[in-house]
Amino acid sequence: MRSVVSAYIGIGANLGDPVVQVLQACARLARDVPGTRLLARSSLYRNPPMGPQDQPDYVNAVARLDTRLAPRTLLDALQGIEAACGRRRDGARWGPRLLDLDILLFGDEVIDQPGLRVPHPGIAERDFVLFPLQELAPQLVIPGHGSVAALCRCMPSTGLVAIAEEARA
Ligand code: ATP
Ligand code: 5RX
Ligand code: CA
Ligand code: CA
Repeated sequence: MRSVVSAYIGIGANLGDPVVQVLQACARLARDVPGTRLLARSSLYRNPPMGPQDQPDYVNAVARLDTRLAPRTLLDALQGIEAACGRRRDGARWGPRLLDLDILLFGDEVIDQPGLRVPHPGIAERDFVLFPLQELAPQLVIPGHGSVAALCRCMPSTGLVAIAEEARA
């Protein structure tokens, strides 16, 4: 059996009730993925879309897992959760979605396969990934990019707004 690896998952939503979708995704990560434990989750951040602009604001967060799954098996499980939360895959690249789950990091592994690239190719350029990740693991080194904290220091100040969860009923 594979040994335990720490993986970081990027979570995003901008359709339906995005906060509910993100929290439901975390509940499913904790409950529905075999050989895996949900160890931590960042704050939730509301922020404007990167890439195509003609879509609603996103809510993003990052989760930390311990998993015994192979990376490909973990990706399959994440896509199963996306589907269970109602995501339909329909042509338009980078369009709005009910739920998006990306493998940001899988231990210190570097994977470059059709359909699976780790570290996630956008990780070092996306404020909505780096700032939540910094909450969980500032010292973490992203293979090829340096520490999360150093990357955050190089990011221009941003449109990320932390969502005050205790303020919601
Ligand atoms: P981006 O990956 O730039 O954030 P996206 O999340 O909108 O864009 P999707 O349409 O959700 O992209 O995914 C397209 C494909 O990306 C998936 O079917 C999957 O095979 C592939 N993929 C490659 N590397 C990863 C990864 N690290 N995590 C999740 N999916 C990945
Ligand atoms: C494409 C991201 C181009 C960045 C993408 C999200 C760039 C997003 C998300 C926010 C996309 C992939 N914007 N845009 N959050 N996903 N805020 O999760 S599409 Cl430059
Ligand atoms: Ca994504
Ligand atoms: Ca994705």
